[in-house]
Amino acid sequence: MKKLFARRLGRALAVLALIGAGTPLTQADAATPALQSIVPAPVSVTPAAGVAFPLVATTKIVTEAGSAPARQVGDYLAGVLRPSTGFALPVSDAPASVPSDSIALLLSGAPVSVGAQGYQLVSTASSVTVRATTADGLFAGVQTLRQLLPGRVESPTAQPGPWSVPGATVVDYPRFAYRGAMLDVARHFHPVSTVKRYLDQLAQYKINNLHLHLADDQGWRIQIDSWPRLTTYGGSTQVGGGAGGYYTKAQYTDIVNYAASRHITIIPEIDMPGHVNAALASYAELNCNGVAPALRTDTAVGYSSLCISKDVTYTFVADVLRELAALTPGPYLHIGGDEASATSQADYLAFMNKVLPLVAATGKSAVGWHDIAKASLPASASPQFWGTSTSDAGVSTAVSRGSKVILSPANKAYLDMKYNSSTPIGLSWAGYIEVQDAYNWNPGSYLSGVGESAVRGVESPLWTETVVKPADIDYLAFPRLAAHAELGWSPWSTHDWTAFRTRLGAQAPRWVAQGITFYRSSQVAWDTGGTTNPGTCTDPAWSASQVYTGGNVVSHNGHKWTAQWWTQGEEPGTTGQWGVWKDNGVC
Ligand code: NGO
Repeated sequence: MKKLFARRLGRALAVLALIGAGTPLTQADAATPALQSIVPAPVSVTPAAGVAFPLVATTKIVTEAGSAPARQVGDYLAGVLRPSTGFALPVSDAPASVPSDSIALLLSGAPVSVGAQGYQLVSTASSVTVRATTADGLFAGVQTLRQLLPGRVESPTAQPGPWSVPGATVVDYPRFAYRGAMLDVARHFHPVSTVKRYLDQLAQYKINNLHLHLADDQGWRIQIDSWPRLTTYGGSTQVGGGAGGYYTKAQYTDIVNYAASRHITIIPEIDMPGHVNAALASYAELNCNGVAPALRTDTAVGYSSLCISKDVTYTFVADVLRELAALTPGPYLHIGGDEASATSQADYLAFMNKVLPLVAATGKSAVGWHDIAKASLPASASPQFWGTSTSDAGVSTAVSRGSKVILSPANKAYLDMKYNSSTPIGLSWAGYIEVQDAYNWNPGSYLSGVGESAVRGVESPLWTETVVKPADIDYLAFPRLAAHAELGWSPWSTHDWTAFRTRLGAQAPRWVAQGITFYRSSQVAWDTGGTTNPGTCTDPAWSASQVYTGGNVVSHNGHKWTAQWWTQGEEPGTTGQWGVWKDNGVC
């Protein structure tokens, strides 16, 4: 009750703040007060009643004098805001005191509590000042600032103003240092442009690690100079038999650098000793019988294994890890280790006992799917839990030896699971995962024997057996990715499904403006107001009880929909563009 009152009060204050500044309110601004809509929820937000910062044609961005990393964050912010506002937003070194009509990004004066990744944002009538101790913190503050502006600010084309940031003080820092996502580029290859698009999306929700699953049975996706056939042959196909593909070292470095500009670390994974058919097919000598199997394009698992007894296996692994480490500024190499059903238990342990030191020799720390915890792990190694239960003996033993765990429980965090039985793509072996399921678990107490301090963070894996194009990624990742991002960043004290679904719904105009084809879960009250696409839905509103036949047109959630065939009770958008209702876009 108290919480509800505080929320209502906060909402009223924020609206007052906007009105007080004499800034005309659009309907969307009034419907979803920006200070109550931030995802992930900040640690603390204190509205300043009657105050708002107007972003106008003369506004400038000033960054910590002499700091190249701060300047890069300023340039990034200008790059986000220029297309939609049409403003010049020049970026320059900050003078000794913050000038009026400016957005300042400063590396001094932040409260100690913000730590290495947090920030303080203060918006007044004359400036917005983000303070942090690192450029990572400034970048996180900039993501919050974006969300304090109307969703149409995310549009790639000029939009009508006015642009206004509500007055407030936000102090914010993450619960876990590691917030991750994984993209499987092995099952279906995804080109550099798709990875960059995903990186942009991840950055908005303060996710700071992207794990790339670079090799599996169906394809090897990263150039390794000492074993060139891995890509030229092993990368030549994918699930379903398409052309596959791979990243040259230059392309991979481009991804790593682009990620760094979004304050995201790339974690490369080469899965071993199982999930290696593409490598075995490329080099006969890696097989115990010396015979290379055919390339595979099906989705079976657990049939391939490196040859544990051959010396060449470890020459191969050492070469791959060395070349991968040279491409990796981040601290981690991921060695897979899952589903090695074609490797005996003794062989698996022998393999890990040889390979874990090979990772250490590169100067990196090992991450592996939690199956690696069957071996005795050094404290620096992180098991990544992907099970569907809430306990694992190997993981709790690893924790007692000092390891930290990455949590990706398949029935909560797997983005490739369907939302429900009519989701057109995705898998369901770990169950259906609706938005509320994705949100309602506590990483700090989820696994027995793995308390808050033993959790490195949360990661959302997106396996791509059924994921072919960027729109497929959008549909499975959004909105669940935002739920996981909140679990990784926000303090547990802010966890509240009712509040979250409202904040999540307020993200819709941003996603529409960015062209993200998200799943319009009926669990969420999507904000379909706003002026991104002015106009009205003139077709009759969809009704759950009405019978529709092919060709009938309705309005729902701010979109126009055409029925493809007979339907009753199926909500438009819940099965996306592939379902009975064809999405004709925003009206
Ligand atoms: C499992 C399996 C992957 C599949 C995925 C599909 C892990 C760690 N191994 O997760 O090979 O692609 O499920 O959901």
